[in-house]
Amino acid sequence: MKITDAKVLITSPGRNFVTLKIYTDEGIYGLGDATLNGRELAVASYLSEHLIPCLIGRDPFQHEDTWQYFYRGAYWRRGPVTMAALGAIDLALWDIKGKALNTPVYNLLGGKSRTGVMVYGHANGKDLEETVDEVGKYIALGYRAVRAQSGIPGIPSTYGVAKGKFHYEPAEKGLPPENIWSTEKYLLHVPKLFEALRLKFGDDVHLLHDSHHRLSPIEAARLGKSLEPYHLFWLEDAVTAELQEGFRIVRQHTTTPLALGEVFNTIWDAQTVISEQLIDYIRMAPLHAGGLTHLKKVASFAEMYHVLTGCHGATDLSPVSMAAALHFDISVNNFGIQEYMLHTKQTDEVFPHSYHFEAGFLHPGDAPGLGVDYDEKLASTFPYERAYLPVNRKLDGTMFDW
Ligand code: KDG
Ligand code: MG
Repeated sequence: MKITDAKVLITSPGRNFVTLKIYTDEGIYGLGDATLNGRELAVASYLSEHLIPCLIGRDPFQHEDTWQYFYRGAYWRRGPVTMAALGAIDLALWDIKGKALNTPVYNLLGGKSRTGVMVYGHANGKDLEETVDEVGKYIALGYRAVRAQSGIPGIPSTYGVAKGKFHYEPAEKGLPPENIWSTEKYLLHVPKLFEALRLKFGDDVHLLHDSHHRLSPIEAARLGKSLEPYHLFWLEDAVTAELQEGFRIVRQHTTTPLALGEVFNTIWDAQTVISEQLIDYIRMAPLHAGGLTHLKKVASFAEMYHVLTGCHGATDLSPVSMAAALHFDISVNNFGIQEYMLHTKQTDEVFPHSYHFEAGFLHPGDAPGLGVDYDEKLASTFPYERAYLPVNRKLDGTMFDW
């Protein structure tokens, strides 16, 4: 089999998505997600201008070699744009192989290690009371695990707290909105939220929280410690991890489980935090980690250090990414949990898919390949619109981490 062509498709059914479609001489095509939130056209151009010309004529079955060709073969490696482009190619090649062999991708990854993939939903509220109500709605829908984010008294806007509810979308059209942040107010508020949640819902439901890289190591240590009575499933992105060693401080002070890595691109970004057992869950997702080919290796490395997987699954990862994550989740032994933010109805229509939700678990379905298609005619009715994630400033105007 030979790759004959590839094209980059861009659509915005509620938010922007970039999709790579690779064609073969046997009429089979594969799909890869290439969406990088707020930087979509950079990946599209990297693919069209630099990678697609090198793909034509290659055998789609040799995807390990193709991965190494674009990674080891390149002088300029790594980074979110490069690895998202490589991830899109890799996902499309796994999709082609699954379709050609008439089997779901999870069978190529080792088969099923479990009956379903436990997911967590996103409960957001403008204040503590509203967040408690939102968590209740997810529990009523059958979710076993819920991430809870709440507005903070005294801060007018908080990233991670939705205006809409089930279809929360953090990127906004136009130029980046500016949010205001106060670590002091945040650290006082979050333990009260989780105390209220445990009082209302008891101990069985898994509760998660995301700090969005906004704390220093010692602040994260304090938060982790103050949340210990509420036994979180995880505290996510407590600290930015350019300095992986910073997690040593957090780890010395708290037993709250730590998750990290949705912005990581390669195993090198997580080498210290995994090998020193400074985290419990690695959040890299197939697309941003350069595809299933690389993520499999990250999972095997993590397995040696008792670190479980917890793939990023926000709305800026398209249904192609979600499907790839589910094939991975159901097959690896050291799976932990999968993030699941609902896409809009229009997105689901542009990307018809075989995965489905049942009683707190997602199932990848048994369609060959990744089990996702792309309705090009419908997609063309939703043109690209520039959109950005917000930026974040402290109360005194200082630029800060979002
Ligand atoms: O593109 C950024 C979003 O995917 C991110 O903000 C969502 O933090 C996030 C999460 O945990 O889903
Ligand atoms: Mg996050």
